[in-house]
Amino acid sequence: MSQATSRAAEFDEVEEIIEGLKQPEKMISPKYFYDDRGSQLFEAITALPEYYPTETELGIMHDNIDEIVELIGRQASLIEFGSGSSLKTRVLLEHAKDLAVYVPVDISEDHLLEAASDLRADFPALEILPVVADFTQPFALPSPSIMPLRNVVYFPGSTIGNFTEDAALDLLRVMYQEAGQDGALLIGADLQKDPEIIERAYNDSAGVTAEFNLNMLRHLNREFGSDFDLDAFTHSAEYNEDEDRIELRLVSGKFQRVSIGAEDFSLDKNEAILTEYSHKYTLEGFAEMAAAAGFEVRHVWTDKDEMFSVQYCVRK
Ligand code: AVJ
Repeated sequence: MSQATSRAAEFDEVEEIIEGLKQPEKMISPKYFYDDRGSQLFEAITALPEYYPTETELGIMHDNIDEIVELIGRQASLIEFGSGSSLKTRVLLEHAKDLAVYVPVDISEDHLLEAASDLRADFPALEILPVVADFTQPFALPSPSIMPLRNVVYFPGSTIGNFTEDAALDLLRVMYQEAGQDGALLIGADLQKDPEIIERAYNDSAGVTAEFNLNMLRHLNREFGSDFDLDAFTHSAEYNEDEDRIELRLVSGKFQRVSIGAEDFSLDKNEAILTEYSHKYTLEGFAEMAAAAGFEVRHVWTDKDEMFSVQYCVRK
């Protein structure tokens, strides 16, 4: 990005943050978790004994990789939404049969290009065409040198769970569009289970999730010049059984005034800022949502305890 466009993007982001802080319940998008330190903290979360999703999803991928790559087929274009440097992608790239191209899509150019160059070193025969884009909006696909026979959108990690039902539907519709004719979607979705297990996963005993949550405000203070008093906040993660989701908040232990951009906010003592939803699905519920976006679930893989699912969906 040029300096001018990145400054314009920064202005939009400040506007978006201010918008969230004006809501009846103050909220900040979970995308602001992921500065460098936030990405490192998330990596640390994935290795916590309480945080079951990553290990479970990786196990499902390993156990079923032959079937998965068979469904993806030959000469597919694998388009990863919100790509990280994730192990799950590597499992796919190692086993997939002559992919035409791998297209990682991410809003953060630095991380995207770094991850792409690491993958190029390990998969020298694979064409890798990163796209810098906000994947919630339609974006243009690059032209690979080998014509793909099918597009397969990959969205692991149950990141879909960050979105409310309406927003998740919009996103699935973007995926439907990017998948195109004969296209498919390979997606990770966390499943409903004993709420105690879920709450433990987001309230780890080492306090890494609390630090990850709090780091969002540190990120905003540095990047956007806000002045949240970090020491006053505590981490909260509670399962909402009516909405089938874990809800992360930062609770201010004192009254404080915060300025950001040209605006000023006050937080009452014990007032919270909502920082993340992580929705948990039933297989039926997920299939219904996918169907509303035009997808039919073709295959579902789960672990033996049905904690997590990986699903292969095709355009209806
Ligand atoms: C990256 C959105 C899948 O919802 O479990 C982990 C993020 N937040 N611990 C999740 C997260 C707190 C994670 N996702």
